[in-house]
Amino acid sequence: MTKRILITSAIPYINGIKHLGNLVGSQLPADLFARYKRARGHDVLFLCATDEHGTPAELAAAKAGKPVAEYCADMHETQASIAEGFRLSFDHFGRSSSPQNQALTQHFAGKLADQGLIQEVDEKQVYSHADGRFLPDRYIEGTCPNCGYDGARGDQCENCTKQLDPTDLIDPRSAVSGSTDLEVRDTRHLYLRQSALRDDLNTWIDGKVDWPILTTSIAKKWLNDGDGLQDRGITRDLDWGVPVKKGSDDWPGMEGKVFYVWFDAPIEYIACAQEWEDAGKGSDWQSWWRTDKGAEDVAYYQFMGKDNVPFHTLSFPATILGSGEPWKLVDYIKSFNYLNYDGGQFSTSKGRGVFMDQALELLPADYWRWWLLSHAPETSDTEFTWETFQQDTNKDLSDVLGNFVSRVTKFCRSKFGEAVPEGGTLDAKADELVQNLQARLEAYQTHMDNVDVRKSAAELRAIWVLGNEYLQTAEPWAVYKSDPETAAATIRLSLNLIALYGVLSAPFIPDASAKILAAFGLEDCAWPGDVATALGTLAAGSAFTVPDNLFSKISDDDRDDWKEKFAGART
Ligand code: B3M
Ligand code: ZN
Repeated sequence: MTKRILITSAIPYINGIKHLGNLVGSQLPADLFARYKRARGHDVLFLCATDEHGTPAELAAAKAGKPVAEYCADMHETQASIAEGFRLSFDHFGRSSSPQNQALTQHFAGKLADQGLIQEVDEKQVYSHADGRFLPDRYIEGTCPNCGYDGARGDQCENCTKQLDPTDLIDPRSAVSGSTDLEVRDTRHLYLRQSALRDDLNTWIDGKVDWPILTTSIAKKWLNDGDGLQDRGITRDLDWGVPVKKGSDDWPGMEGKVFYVWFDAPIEYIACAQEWEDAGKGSDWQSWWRTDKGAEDVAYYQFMGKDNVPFHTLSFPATILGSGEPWKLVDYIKSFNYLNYDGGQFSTSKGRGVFMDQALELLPADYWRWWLLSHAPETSDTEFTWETFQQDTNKDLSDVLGNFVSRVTKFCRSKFGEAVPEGGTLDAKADELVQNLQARLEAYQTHMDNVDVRKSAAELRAIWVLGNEYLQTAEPWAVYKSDPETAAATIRLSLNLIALYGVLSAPFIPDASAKILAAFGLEDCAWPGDVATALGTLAAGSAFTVPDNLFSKISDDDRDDWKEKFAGART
């Protein structure tokens, strides 16, 4: 039986449009994998959502001058339409503020309490006189006690990924007013006793020998670093969020408080499946998530940037393990380093770099998808520059793939008409091509199965290059003059190769692939079993149309304009 595959991407915060660095670190590679696994015949459930609670949402709504619920509803629509623009093929794009997630979050809290894993703690929180409120998480900024970075937030240091408490910060200031007139006051909160689960988590992570080193090294660091697995406060003095309840019961002493955004956000991965079913898009959502309801045959993959790894390797598994219920744990966590922008960092707060909506205004999704995925920051940080973006997309998409498609189809149209030509036999060069393609196809599949994004892109590029090399040596335009039959055989093979490219390239560049396949009437073309058979898909006589220019080149003028346009901060 073909395994079912559950895929989640880190759910983007609602507080703004994500930049290309965020995209390549979570949603885009998740989409690549989802498209590939669907093409290989797996039953895939690919979920993502907006992460709508907590201080980021409240702060952004205040800045936009809107009530927070309205702000979230609007931004959800915006993010959904941009995701569609990038062809992110979510089966459902949910909302962490959904009633399903509210109920499920309260359910988990209740179960954790039943298991003795919740502690009520009278603790000190920072109160701001100027703002008249407590300052949890991002409401407070200061210097990181771990690495000295001076822009650390009360929940986490962006620089060294350490999870923080507001009272840890050195020289703290209010993120709302900038005020340093702060006082530490008592307030009661719920703590998840993560430390009680340290051994379970260690054993679980030790079993994950196939995980990327980036993922396990971060997990191990925070697990065993002395204070690594501290008990975490899971409630906040905020208005916007999931109200604190024990299942459906009130929680005495917790009135007016909400759960911490990082407690309810990963639970949305689960609730999103329920939203998917409730939206009429599927059925039996629990069979994806409960091992007592069929999920033992599901392989679950998560995708995220490295800063999100501690929450997914420690906090969320602690919630699941601690609940004592048979919820599915993740099987594979793919994490990414950072993509830098032109000599510095992409930064949402500083408006630095290219944001998803802006990218789509410049070029169709395929250009971005191809470049970002083929430069995914897997083993180290990588850098976006306009020069390499221009150079690589022009070469790979126009000179290699686009050129092959256009040369072959146009030559065929002019010499044989718009149908696959018949006659002739293939020579040794064709056999060699088929052998090389078969080896490359197998390598491509292996890399894709292993979620090795850059290696997969390199293999696909090599598959495109093989076509050009074949054409270069077979020279149908020269051979045609003396031996039109042999030229016909070469073109027949090349047309079939284009169709094969349409199928193999679809996970990376879905729009161009769809155009290619439509030109041959092969919209539903299946993933190839073996190359030799696949190259016989289009029989002699099948009609095709010459696809429009698949990719146009990025000119030096465009490159320079864009470089200048994006040199400053987004306003
Ligand atoms: N919302 C990260 C972000 O948007 C965060 C991920 C949550 S995954 C459960 O940058
Ligand atoms: Zn730090």
